[in-house]
Amino acid sequence: MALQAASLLPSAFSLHREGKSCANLKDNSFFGVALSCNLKSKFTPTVGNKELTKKLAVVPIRAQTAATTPAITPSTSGQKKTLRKGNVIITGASSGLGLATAKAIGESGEWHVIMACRDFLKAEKAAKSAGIPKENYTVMHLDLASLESVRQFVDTFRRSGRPLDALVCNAAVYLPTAKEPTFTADGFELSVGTNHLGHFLLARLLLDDLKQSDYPQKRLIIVGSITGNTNTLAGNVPPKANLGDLRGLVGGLNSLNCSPMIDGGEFDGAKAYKDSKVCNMLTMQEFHRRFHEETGIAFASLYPGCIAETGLFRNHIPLFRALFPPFQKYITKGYVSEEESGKRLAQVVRDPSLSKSGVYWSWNSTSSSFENQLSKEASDAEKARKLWEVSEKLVGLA
Ligand code: LMG
Ligand code: NDP
Ligand code: PMR
Repeated sequence: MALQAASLLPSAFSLHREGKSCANLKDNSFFGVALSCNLKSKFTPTVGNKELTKKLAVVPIRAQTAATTPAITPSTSGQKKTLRKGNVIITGASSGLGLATAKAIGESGEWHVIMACRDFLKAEKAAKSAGIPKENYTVMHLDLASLESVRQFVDTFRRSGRPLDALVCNAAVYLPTAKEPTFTADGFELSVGTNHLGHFLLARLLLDDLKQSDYPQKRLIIVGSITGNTNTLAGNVPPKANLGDLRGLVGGLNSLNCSPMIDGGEFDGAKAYKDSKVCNMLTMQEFHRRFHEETGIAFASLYPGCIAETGLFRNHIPLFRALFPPFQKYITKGYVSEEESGKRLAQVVRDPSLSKSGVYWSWNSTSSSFENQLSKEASDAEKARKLWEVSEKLVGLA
């Protein structure tokens, strides 16, 4: 930590080497940077959970009738058009930002939320205690740390007959204190395997479903973060994100004949998380370049603010969990409540004013949204293309 401290200061004060300096000054955090936090339980990889996955995949799904209903139908008056309920899948909706977003969207009655979660019962309980009306949500099992589970989720969703109008790739794990890497069912380092590769396969498969939707605004959102952007102070807190030339990813991140880190370096859980967020932001832009014009789907990413009390920090040391929220509230001013962050992500899902594609959204201190600037690496089109191609191979799409 002492070494990291020594390296933070010089980098923290050379924030504007990359990207445009002023964009982030609008952010609601100290010098445009946001911190994060975690609390709660311990994550256990889900290897060997296939039986459970199978059982849960056949859990009855609420009958759904929207599939054949056109998106806009004339109302009884014959004048005003009414929009059918939208359908949104949110991954990791059992806690934190995902749950708060499900609540913000599910309460309205205008959307049906498919909560795609690895812990079915936890998600059901969370939805109930958040007070989401039961006709406005369905829990479906999805374990992003298993490609088979991702494929099974897509099949089960399709069998439900629901159209898909928006997909939110929100789930994530953060393993800042891990000394050794852990792995997904397919042998990828767990943070990048879950946060990036699982979502990459999910989004690629569900793109077809989004294309088929007749909803007027179709969106695919991948949650990013300030800590993956080295054009901000938060992104300069060591260890910094850096994908290098992707040599570890090319090798499969499995620690066998290659490194578990994307750049080929030594394992570092905090860096793996930040790297995964860079992948999330690059993936969103590559989707935009490849598919926006052809499909009209809006692809977006965002930094929702520092939600310092979510489960993301469950694996951090207790001292960090205790100090992080006040540090963010009173020193950086980057703190946002789960409720506020959920409203922000809900805007990106359904607000007509946030329909632009290829954008990384952030919010300023008065909670107004703006198009933020990504770091040099997180906006590198060549790296995005390479990441896409390597990821396709790893998840079995190429
Ligand atoms: C690594 O530590 C972990 O090793 C890794 O596991 C993972 O968590 C990773 O990025 C995530 O971080 C990085 C290290 C970088 O973080 C820390 O050491 C955190 C504790 C820092 C303690 C600083 C003492 C000052 C405290 C006052 C505020 C109270 C609360 C803080 C609580 C939570 C932390 C966010 O950090 C460093 O290397 C920093 C070392 C110390 C320099 C501190 C100042 C930074 C200067 C920048 C401008 C000032 C900003 C305001 C800060 C407060 C000033 C009083
Ligand atoms: P939480 O830990 O509260 O939520 C993460 C969710 O992901 C949980 O529902 C968790 O499920 C789920 N999840 C984890 N692993 C898997 C898996 N293998 N399969 C399916 N679901 C999984 O954290 P946050 O709400 O803070 O994080 C949500 C998003 O926000 C993340 O993308 C994070 O990077 C981003 N973010 C968070 C910030 C913050 O300050 N907190 C700041 C910037 C971005 P379970 O409930 O079962 O554990
Ligand atoms: Mg960070 C100055 C503003 C700022 C903001 C907005 C964040 C957001 N952080 C800021 C500053 C600092 N942080 C400073 C000055 C320090 C050194 C004391 C610092 C430290 C720090 C740590 C140790 N911050 C952290 C950690 C974590 O473990 C979190 C992390 O990096 O997870 C990957 C984190 C975060 N800070 C944020 C945000 C949003 C995080 C959460 C991670 C994320 O989702 O990106």
